[in-house]
Amino acid sequence: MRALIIVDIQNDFLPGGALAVAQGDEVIPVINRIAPSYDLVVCTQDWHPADHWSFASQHDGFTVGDVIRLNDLDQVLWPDHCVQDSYGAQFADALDSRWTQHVFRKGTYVDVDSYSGFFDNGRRSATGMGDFLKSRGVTEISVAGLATDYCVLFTALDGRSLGFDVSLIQEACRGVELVPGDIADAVQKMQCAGVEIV
Ligand code: VGL
Ligand code: ZN
Repeated sequence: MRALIIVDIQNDFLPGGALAVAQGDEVIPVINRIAPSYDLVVCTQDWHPADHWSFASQHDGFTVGDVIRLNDLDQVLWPDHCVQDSYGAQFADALDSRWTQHVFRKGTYVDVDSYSGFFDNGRRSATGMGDFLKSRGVTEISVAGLATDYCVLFTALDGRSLGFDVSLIQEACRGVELVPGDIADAVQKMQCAGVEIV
């Protein structure tokens, strides 16, 4: 069984959003086109409480893009984004949700960020996506969405660590590129972990 994991196609990651990924909207028609060819389609949804500690607004004296230590993890500070129940957290209207069988929310605990759709960054808790896919006989996953250098990267790496065959649909991903070269680095990390780049 083959599954497509659609990562964070939410208004805040699209042009005009709080944490806009350049050309993020261009992936949507690609995802809509390929989704029906999978046995199973799931989505991840970044879903933060309003006072999430990944927000620069929660740390006096720090600004967006700064990196701090949080519970023994490096944490990039982001603009407020994907706040639970906000417009920015909603899936893009243009995303065809007909094929989506389940949505896995992440980043819901105030004190830990969650880039991967499988686990939070401290691996303290699982979203249930791994068990869901395995219980349905999925052995191959394709990852598409936003952002290549954060949530797509960590979802693909965790997919490998859970034993899935993983491919990255490069045409269906865009990255943040906080530092020039971040996207290329992310692709290389995935490749080194055995992710097939297609
Ligand atoms: C993401 C930064 C913060 C992502 C989510 O979806 O890649 N990046 N939260
Ligand atoms: Zn987030």
